[in-house]
Amino acid sequence: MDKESNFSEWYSWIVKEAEIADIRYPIKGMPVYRPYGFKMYKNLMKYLESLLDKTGHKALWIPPFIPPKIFAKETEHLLGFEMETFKIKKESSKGVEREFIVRPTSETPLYFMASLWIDSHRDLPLKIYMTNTVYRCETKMTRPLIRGREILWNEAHTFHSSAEEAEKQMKEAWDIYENLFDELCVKDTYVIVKRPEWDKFPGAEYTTSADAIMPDGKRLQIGTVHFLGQKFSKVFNIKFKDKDGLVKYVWQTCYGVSMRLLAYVISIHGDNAGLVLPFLIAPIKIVIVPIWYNEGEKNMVLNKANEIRDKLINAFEEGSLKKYKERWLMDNLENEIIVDEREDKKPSEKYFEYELKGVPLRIEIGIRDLIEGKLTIYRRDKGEKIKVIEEELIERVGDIIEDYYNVLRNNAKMFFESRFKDADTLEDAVNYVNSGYFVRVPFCSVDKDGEECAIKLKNKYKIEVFGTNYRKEERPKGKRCIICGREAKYYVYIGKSY
Ligand code: PR8
Repeated sequence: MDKESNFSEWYSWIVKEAEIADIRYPIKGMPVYRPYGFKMYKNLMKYLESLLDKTGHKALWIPPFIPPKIFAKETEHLLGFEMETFKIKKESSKGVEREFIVRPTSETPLYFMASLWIDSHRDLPLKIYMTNTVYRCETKMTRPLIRGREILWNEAHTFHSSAEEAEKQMKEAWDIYENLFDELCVKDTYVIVKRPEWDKFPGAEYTTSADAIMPDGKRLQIGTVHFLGQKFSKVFNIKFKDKDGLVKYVWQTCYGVSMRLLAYVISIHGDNAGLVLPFLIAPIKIVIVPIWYNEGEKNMVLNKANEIRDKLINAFEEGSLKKYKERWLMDNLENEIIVDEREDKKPSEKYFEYELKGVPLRIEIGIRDLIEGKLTIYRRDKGEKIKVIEEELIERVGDIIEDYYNVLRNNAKMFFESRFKDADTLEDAVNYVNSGYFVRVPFCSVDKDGEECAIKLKNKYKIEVFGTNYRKEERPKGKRCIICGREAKYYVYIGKSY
């Protein structure tokens, strides 16, 4: 399946064939996530949760239903999500008895509760997270992982005693996400933008987002961090008594990463033969395929395969590979390093399957290798076979792991860097975007003032203004907005979006 020439078809193919999701479940935007795909998601979230735990975030659980009165408290939030919410009604013979909103996100129920928990500066900062599901009646085309009506994600919410502290939290949030992105070999393959005023999260002061480029050139928002300021705390009455004795409203941030990040990792690293997985999320990290041609060989080869597996498990448990067990939070080595003993499949069929499923390392053992004291390691990233001496196996696996990371990281970065262009005219910008680029253009304004230009761009060319560079101020000098021709105050990133 050709990823380059028809990414959309490739994506549908990989989701089905690698047993990630099954779209036959008859509700739009709610596929079933199958064990192989779900395990990748769980590995990703487990790692994220460990980072959140280490930085003082606490996990909690909030019911998925929201009373409409609580949901309606913050007007912008209500207006932003109203059309997307699912509602649940309890009916009886007398009619509708009760109605609830099914959470599209948990700001409102959580902030209602936080107002009961926070009293003093000693209660702050409060950092909370939930790995849960939220529901949004998306009107755009849904696709497994990329855009669902049921969203599997992790949402975090923080409460602070000052604006400065909340701003600092924005940085910590991005550090956490970038640590995760790095382990997924996709760090620096996105631009962190500050969204324009007209496209921020409903109820936020401002929104920042990691915007990545998919192989078809479209933007995918793989994580967002929002500065909420005091907008929610004022309507939910979340106050604390400060050290100076004064009662003040808290400052807040919230941030989220969803299953969409997994879609990105799959799409960016995958190739025409299937998935290419970073070790962290790979449900099977090393598979050993024994090759035999008769019963006599079978026993010898199987014994050797299992001996090699024990050796590997031992190295991950307490040997030189232990650091990876700790880093990837491997808690089930028996299922992560396996010997494929199936007799009803030929080695070549097994190879095909593990290619498709993106298993990072495959070790092949046949009778000749056994006699020579050698093994063959196949690495999925380069599609390369390496002969190694059995005694050197563990050391070589360690080297390959490091190199595997570099290969994935570099390939992803090279792809990203090749997809940028600058343009000073509308014509150039449209041409580049239509050829699959992110384009940086001079633009009049990212306040309300510039919205009309953004609407024109969207209506006529289906091109969106993603925002300005959040990390680095980029201001044009002596340039004109590509739409209205007024003086350009900002450089903005534009492109097509999912
Ligand atoms: C918040 N509140 O809600 P956000 N399918 C898959 N992933 C999605 C979808 C979808 N339909 N919609 C959004 N995402 C804040 C922060 C609590 C947490 C993913 O923020 O609406 C996107 O990657 O920006 C998005 O960046 C992330 O969820 C957070 O959603």
